[in-house]
Amino acid sequence: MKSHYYFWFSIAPLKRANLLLEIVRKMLTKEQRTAKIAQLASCPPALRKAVSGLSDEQLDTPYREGGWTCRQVVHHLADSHANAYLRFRWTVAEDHPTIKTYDQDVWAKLPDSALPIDCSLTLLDGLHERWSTFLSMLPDDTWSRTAEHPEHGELTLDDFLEIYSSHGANHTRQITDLRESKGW
Ligand code: NI
Repeated sequence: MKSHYYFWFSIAPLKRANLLLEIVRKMLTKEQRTAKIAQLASCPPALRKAVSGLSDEQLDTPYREGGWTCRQVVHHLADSHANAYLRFRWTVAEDHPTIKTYDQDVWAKLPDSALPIDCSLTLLDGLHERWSTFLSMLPDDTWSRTAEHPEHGELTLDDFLEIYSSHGANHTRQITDLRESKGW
């Protein structure tokens, strides 16, 4: 115990406060953040690969019974990540902003959901480049900044990163799983 005690007080006060905050709020470590930002950056190329060569008919096939079509999944990722990108920026720029939520199922059926997927793939390319570069430039103490989610309450930037780093991969898997099951 004694050695832990000395270790704790051998750390600079500011670092000690940050470590405590990481433990209390379940903050991510710098290494975890770097890995999750890289995961976020890998979303557009992985999605492109997943939809590569799909016909219009295949794109309009639901990934599961009653689920979104592959086309809707791609457009949903553009919608969701555009919102997410702005949520990060608001939270960095403003003090505890309230998040604007949206009904993703309504958005997925708006008239532009029938558009070819290229416009959303291109949007995601630029968006993710800007987004992941922005995140990799943020100072460590920024990640504990918070926003108010009307349904989930207070969320930190780390919480957002946790949510969105796997979001793209989860939807991409819906498409690759469908292709596998259909033998496409
Ligand atoms: Ni989603």
